[in-house]
Amino acid sequence: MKIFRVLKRGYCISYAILDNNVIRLDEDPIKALIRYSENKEVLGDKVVGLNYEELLTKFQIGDLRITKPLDPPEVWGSGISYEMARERYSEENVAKIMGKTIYERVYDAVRPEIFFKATSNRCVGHGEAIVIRSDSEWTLPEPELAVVLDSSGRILGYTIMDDVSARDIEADNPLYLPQSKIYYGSCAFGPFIVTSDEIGNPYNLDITLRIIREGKVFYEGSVNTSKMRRKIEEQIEYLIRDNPIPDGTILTTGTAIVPGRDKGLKHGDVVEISISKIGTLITPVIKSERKLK
Ligand code: DO4
Ligand code: MG
Repeated sequence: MKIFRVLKRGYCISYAILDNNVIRLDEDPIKALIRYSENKEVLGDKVVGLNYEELLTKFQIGDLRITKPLDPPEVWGSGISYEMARERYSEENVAKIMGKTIYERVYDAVRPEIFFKATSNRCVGHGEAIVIRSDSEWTLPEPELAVVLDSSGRILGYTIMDDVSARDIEADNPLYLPQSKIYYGSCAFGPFIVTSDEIGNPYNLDITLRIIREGKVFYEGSVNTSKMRRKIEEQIEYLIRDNPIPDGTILTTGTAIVPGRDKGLKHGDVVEISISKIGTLITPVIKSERKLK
């Protein structure tokens, strides 16, 4: 099953694609995912004539606009789960402990890096703008496979997430991590939540990032999730240890594609992230203008 949502005159409508049929869900998508995971019937009526594929390319048709597929009460991130992230993050002039950068240490440590990332009101969906903070000159997209969890840490589905990060702020001092990671428009996900039965093995998915600038590909990079060193189950185990999470929490599993200092996002760029079996998440980029009081 795949879940998506549209906005119609300010109201959210949830849909599921199940056995090639589009169903208008009668309940919150998180509840529908839980029912589906328990092999219970998904409640809703079959819909005809909704061209969701056109919505994926145009974002808006008439008064229908695609949006994020659910409202996660919490979004958490896992860091340095791929060797490439360890290398690229360590290139900055960062703190060392006993001769190793903090990123090299966490890569080898038993305990993973788990950080708070967002709440639903900070997240955007397909076709909606991700944001460069007004005080950042170097912001990067981080294309990641993310999992939607129930309150016991069971995986309800998978999605594409962009863990947009103000890299200069974290590089200045890692204690600034929350400011580099958490702000309005720093988290994009969608266009779908795809259930585990359609994903199969999550460790054999291709992730591709493209930054489009003035209509041309400005940056492109790819990785396969087989390269993930810190497995998803291990990340979840640490996330939920002594830390109650609500149903619908999202955990994003880390990036392996880290464009360099000269590849930071600019206002007007478009970021495209594709993950096999899920689709492509497309988001324009805007630079926030600080409002002086
Ligand atoms: O502190 C570093 C964050 C790392 C991260 O977000 C990632 O590896 O994806
Ligand atoms: Mg990340």
